[in-house]
Amino acid sequence: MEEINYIDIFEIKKKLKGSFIGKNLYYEQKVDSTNTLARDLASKGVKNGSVVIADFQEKGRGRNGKFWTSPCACNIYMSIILKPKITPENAQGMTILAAVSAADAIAETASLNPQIKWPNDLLIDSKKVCGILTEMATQNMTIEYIIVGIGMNVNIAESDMDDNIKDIATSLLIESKKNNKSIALIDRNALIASILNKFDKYYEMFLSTGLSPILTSYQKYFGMMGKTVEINVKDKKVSGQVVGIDSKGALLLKTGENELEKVVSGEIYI
Ligand code: BT5
Repeated sequence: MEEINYIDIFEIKKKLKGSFIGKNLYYEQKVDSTNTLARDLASKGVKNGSVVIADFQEKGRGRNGKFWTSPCACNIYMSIILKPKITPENAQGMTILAAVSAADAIAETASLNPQIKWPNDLLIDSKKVCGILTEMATQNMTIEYIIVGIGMNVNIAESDMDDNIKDIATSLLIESKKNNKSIALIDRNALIASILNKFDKYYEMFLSTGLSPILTSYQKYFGMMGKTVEINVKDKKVSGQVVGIDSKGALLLKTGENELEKVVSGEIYI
């Protein structure tokens, strides 16, 4: 029987360089959802910057009640707990930070080139390798906490992918094999530490200067510029040409000769 290689939080801790993200690490072998556990911990008052990591999720979640398949101790399921003094309308920025951090970490650790599909997906070769779920709790228009959940397919083999995502999903291992770069498993501890180190750096930047400097890094991975897209925003469809991301993380679409539409969240079809 193949040996299971669980996440080792001591290995992660050794590699952390940031000032506070991940100083408190919570590890569980199996959880319903790291976002749900993080929410429970945040409401009980755990520290800003604490991180929850698991090897399996039984009820991994995407947006709007969608699922996130979370098998095998071979991927990343983690949630960062944040308590920033920002207004709820700026919280979308956390998804941008997480996307750039995850993309940087993939480039650094696996030498692959992911593309960000706004707002919360990372794709390689047009297939989804990572999804981000940002949730927040507010009271009187003030943020109590934000949970940034990151799910990444790392070492899962094609044959182990669930049938219902096989056509749309990939993993770092699958892509590395395609490129003949490496057939060795990717070190999840190093990858997690790398994501958290990047996030720590971008988060500090965000708090001191806002989203603008991070958008410069975002552009490197942003695969949608100039493309014509159709977006489902609640019960309405908006279509137009992607012309950028604004300072709060909203997508800017040119919908007519002199018309610009700002989309805060939605489901995109390219
Ligand atoms: C997301 O939602 O992409 C956010 C996923 C966030 C998962 C993390 S894991 C740690 C933390 N704890 C949680 O419970 N969640 C977060 P969305 O954009 O709504 O995409 C969901 C869709 O992605 C599904 O409807 C499937 O089509 C597809 N999908 C499900 N599992 C996938 C996987 N493992 N890899 C790629 N695509 C997947």
